[in-house]
Amino acid sequence: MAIHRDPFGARSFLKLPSDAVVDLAARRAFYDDVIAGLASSPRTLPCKYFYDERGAELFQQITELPEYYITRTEIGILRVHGAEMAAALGPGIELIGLGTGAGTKTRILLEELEDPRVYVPIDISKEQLENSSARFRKMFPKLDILPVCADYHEPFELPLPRKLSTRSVVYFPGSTIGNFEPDTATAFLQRIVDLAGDGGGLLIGVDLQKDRQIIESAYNDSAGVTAMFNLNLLARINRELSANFDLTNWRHDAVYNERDGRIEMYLVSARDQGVRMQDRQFEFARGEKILTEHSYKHTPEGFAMLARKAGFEFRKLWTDDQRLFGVFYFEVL
Ligand code: AVJ
Repeated sequence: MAIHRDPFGARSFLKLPSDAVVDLAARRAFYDDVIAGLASSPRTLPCKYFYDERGAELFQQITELPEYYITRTEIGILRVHGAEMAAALGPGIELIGLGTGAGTKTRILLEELEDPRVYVPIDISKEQLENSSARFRKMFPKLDILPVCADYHEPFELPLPRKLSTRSVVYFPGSTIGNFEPDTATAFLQRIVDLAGDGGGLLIGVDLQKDRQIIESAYNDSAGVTAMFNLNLLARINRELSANFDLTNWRHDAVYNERDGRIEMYLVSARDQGVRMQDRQFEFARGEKILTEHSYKHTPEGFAMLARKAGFEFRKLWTDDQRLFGVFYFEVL
């Protein structure tokens, strides 16, 4: 076990396994975001930090929970309507995958597509990107696969493909768009318009508004996996930023805000307590909440309108029998 200097001052030291690679710029950004979130009122922490190694593992478990309908419903829609989707997207396309992770859904889509030419997976996890690209090269030997390791919230360049394609289609599955506030969602979709270019398209998975009990049980599962997922954010802050959150003093809560159509996920302080992070100290009152995630649920009309504001024309919507989840196809106006 090697001891590394804590990058943020001489006060504290961080123990890391000797093979751990620490991205100092990324850690500084994490630190700054945590300080800003805890100093604001109401207090918040950004949901993008859920996904360290343990968090990604817990999220994988969430997708398999009986209450969490999202992942299995989206996969079901792809299985039933994949051929129709492929017909809408057309032959010979370049597919650009945003945050496609292990690629389970993308694989189903690629198998349906007629003569896809280029696949550009964009993911923040280098490891997942390398693993899935290697597997996809074996499964689709004719496809020009050009992985890009990037945080798609930030600007990035597309690689130059070696093959001509008829059009570019961005694929954004998983209802991750739900983490964006409506105005930032529009701004983000505007960037996707630029990415897809003239004649381009967007195939996107979106969770739909429905009875609150279905939604709330998906985010308050009986096995407590979502609670562990939420609390892992504090464990990560302890680990990576030398804080001392006592995880037994925090509880998970998720409530559906019907007016705004969103799940609000919180960490609730179970008592009055102080938390130290390096040279900073934060006081929390009993019952005080930290907002950790907004997960928006849209209506079909509302989402089509939001995409239109960004420059996308609605083409098609595929759903399941219960209309729990929607896969939308748009084209650049
Ligand atoms: C990955 C954003 C789609 O909002 O359902 C799952 C994350 N949070 N359980 C979602 C999440 C709590 C998930 N998304």
